[in-house]
Amino acid sequence: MSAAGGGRDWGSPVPQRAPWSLVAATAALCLLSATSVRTAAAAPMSREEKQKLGNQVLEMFDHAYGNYMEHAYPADELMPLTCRGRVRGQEPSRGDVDDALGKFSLTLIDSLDTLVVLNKTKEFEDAVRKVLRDVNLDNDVVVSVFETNIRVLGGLLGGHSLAIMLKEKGEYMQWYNDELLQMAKQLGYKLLPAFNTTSGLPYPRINLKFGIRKPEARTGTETDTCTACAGTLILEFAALSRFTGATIFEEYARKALDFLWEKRQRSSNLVGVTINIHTGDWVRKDSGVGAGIDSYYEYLLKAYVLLGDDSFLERFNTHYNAIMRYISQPPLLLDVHIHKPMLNARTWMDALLAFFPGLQVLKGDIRPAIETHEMLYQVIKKHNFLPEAFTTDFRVHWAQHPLRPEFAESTYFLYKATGDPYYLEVGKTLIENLNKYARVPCGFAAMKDVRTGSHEDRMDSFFLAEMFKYLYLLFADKEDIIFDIEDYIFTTEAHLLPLWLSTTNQSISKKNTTSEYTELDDSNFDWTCPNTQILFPHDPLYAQRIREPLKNVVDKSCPRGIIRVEESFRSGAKPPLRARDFMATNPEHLEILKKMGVSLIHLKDGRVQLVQHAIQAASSIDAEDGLRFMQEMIELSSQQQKEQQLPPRAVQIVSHPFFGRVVLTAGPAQFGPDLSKHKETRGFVASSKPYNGCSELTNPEAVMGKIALVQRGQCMFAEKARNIQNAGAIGGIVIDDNEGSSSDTAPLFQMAGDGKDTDDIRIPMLFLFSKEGSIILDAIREYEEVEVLLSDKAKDRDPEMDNEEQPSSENDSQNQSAEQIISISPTVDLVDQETPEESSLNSPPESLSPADTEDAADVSPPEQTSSPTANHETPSLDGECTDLDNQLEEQSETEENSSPDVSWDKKAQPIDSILADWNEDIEAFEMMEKDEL
Ligand code: DMJ
Repeated sequence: MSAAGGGRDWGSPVPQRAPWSLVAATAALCLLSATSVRTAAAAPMSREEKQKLGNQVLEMFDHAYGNYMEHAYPADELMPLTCRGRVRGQEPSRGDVDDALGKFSLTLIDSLDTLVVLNKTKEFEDAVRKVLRDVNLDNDVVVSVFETNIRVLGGLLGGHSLAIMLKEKGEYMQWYNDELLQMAKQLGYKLLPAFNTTSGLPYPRINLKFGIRKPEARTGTETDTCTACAGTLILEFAALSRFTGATIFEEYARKALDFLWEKRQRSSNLVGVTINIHTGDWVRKDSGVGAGIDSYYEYLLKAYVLLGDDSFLERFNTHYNAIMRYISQPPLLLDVHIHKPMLNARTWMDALLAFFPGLQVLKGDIRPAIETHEMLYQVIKKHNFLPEAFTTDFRVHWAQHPLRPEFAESTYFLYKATGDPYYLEVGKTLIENLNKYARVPCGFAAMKDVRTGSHEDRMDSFFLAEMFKYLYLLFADKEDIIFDIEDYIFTTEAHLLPLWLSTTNQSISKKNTTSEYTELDDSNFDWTCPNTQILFPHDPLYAQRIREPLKNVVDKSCPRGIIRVEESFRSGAKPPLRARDFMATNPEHLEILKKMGVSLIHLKDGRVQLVQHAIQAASSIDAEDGLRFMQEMIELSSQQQKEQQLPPRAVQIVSHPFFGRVVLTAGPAQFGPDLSKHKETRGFVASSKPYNGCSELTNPEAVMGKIALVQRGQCMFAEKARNIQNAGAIGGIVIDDNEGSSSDTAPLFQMAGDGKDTDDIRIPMLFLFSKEGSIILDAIREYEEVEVLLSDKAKDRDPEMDNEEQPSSENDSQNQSAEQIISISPTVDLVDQETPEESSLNSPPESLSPADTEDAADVSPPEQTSSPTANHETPSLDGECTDLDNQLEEQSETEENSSPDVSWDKKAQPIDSILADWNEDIEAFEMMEKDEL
């Protein structure tokens, strides 16, 4: 019996049906072998190597958990840079993200079942005792219902599930008497008032002590919630009902799911991202498989696995077909509009969708799982981690990475499904990157910016609940785990619930539910029982063959064309041309353009201009496709422009006691050597005199051969650069004079030249906001000799120092380093929650305030050529692949006036209505851009 293991035989609770997915997969396999792709299997990994990696995971877990317990517990989370606990109310608010913190020792509860999976039974026993002794669930704190459910209720239930398993084995937990379950029940009752809405969808937040609506509750006025927030309760709530016999929990969770199902958009069968909990109207009508929706789909399929209720599978399959039809654009998964699902709602993807290949494995749809996973892996190889959001052409859109586990989760499931050692190598890379870039003396720190390697002072509880579980299981053999993982299902937070619950207290679940499915028509079902033991050993190259064409999908986007051709061959219908795929040299694309009423004009200067005349389109559907294509082009172009403008840089403190662990996000200069071209500069820092660097330096002996610090203001950046260069400096750092400014809260910008030739400037210059700059100034005060590295990206820590501080839970020197770091930066705010706009550096730079204008036009938006009316110009696409020398480098219009300004025949009725819809879409696009993930 299994489910957790990635879809081997599910066994008794799940009806055994024809394994359709097996048939489908076999057909795909035949098709593939006909194409005779030459490929080689990944080399198998030896048992020793797997054990070594498993041990490494254990050591990493000890480092994270040990530091949490030592320096943070009983606080909810560890702040790994400042090595202390995060207590809500005592730290600056980070907004919604803090709603996970309920002063209930979140990380400890979230880690409970991880301890058992990692074979740390003794530690588990201690941890359970601590939870029972210390945790209070009655705090006057407003928490997220969703987070409290998946992390705390799920954590308690996962702990209880494994506690009773251990007790039954007879060695550990003999004293245990369902105490965790009692706590879970107490918490369950605390969450129930949230469901007091006419729809049955829960309020997003609840006060643990006072519930909802009462004045002292400080919540209950919200009108909206996310689909995942309302649709990710059934596993925990049903488990709680079935463990305790109290039916109410399962009933409430079912009612919320029933309501969401009722509200699905009937023509597309998709759901939006946010919904009004009173009226049931969709508030955000975009739809994807990532942020805001993800675990709603996950729970439909897993509820079927855990509860054996067919209606959940039918719902899941209905949604899944819609996802595969509209959102899945292999290897991409792109948000669309629920009412117009052929219209993409975004040109970027978020990191949360990385769980989806794992879910596809559970469904038995291996091929797209392999494709998407491979694409994600290549993004990771490029940036070391999956950025929170990245564009369809794989550039960073939101650079943060809070150590999310979704990709590791999918890697584990894919390995279980395929047995392909390639996925072990992927896991090995994840381990290496975590140790290399996220490990700090006091735990693991989230990445603030994957491009520079800078850190954030946070280690979320899901890192312990999920990441280590999946990584450990990836390398573990059956005998490495003290129980059979196949007997459990993973919740979305990777908590383990036993599959035997499906046959316990079963009758209670069906009463009072509104499910419309009483009689089942099997022919509507896509019954999936993927038996990996039968499928894949026959063809060890199966996964490899699917990955092969995607090998360079991130670096060069050429192979995507191959995939699309194959896709259309399989489905029999040609998908519409997407802007990102367009090649001006491809005759087939030109033909499609013509049909859509889009003409290509070659300008004298070699550029190409696209113009759409809807009346020239072959049909109104083609005209609509053309509109979408033009909009995609515009977005693609504007995104590329934004990203090209602002590559951030890194200032890394490499001397004792920092050893490269402090990485500050810096703005580049438009003059001097390009740090991205391996021109990094390393040197000790020295302050200039005068500090503003606006005249000849009076202390050349102090800055000679060093990196000079100068303050922003009073003259041009280039002038400062020349003055310190003349004094013999090898580089310069300009520190903002606006006290309190920080890259956490202000967009970075480039330092512009002075409008003259700046070729004479040969030293690199970087800009730091005041808070980041003060870290260096404080370090000088404390240590005098401070050496930094100016580069495009943080480099490895000093190898010399690595010997001293190799990971070891007993290594005191690590903790000492951490304390030393704290002592010099007590005021640095490393915890602010970033909005995508703030953190991604992709937004157009802001204008300088009047006081700053003398520092020059360092932030002026790029020139935008005015264009003839009714024209949309294309961006420059991937020149390497497409040979598009003649394509436009720039977009001709700003986003506001670029939208519907095409040469429409406005008298034609269908076009008028398309235009009205179009305006609606533009508003939706603008709204989405403002939304956080
Ligand atoms: C976890 O808390 C859960 O996996 C949730 O479903 C969404 N993602 C976070 C971790 O990224």
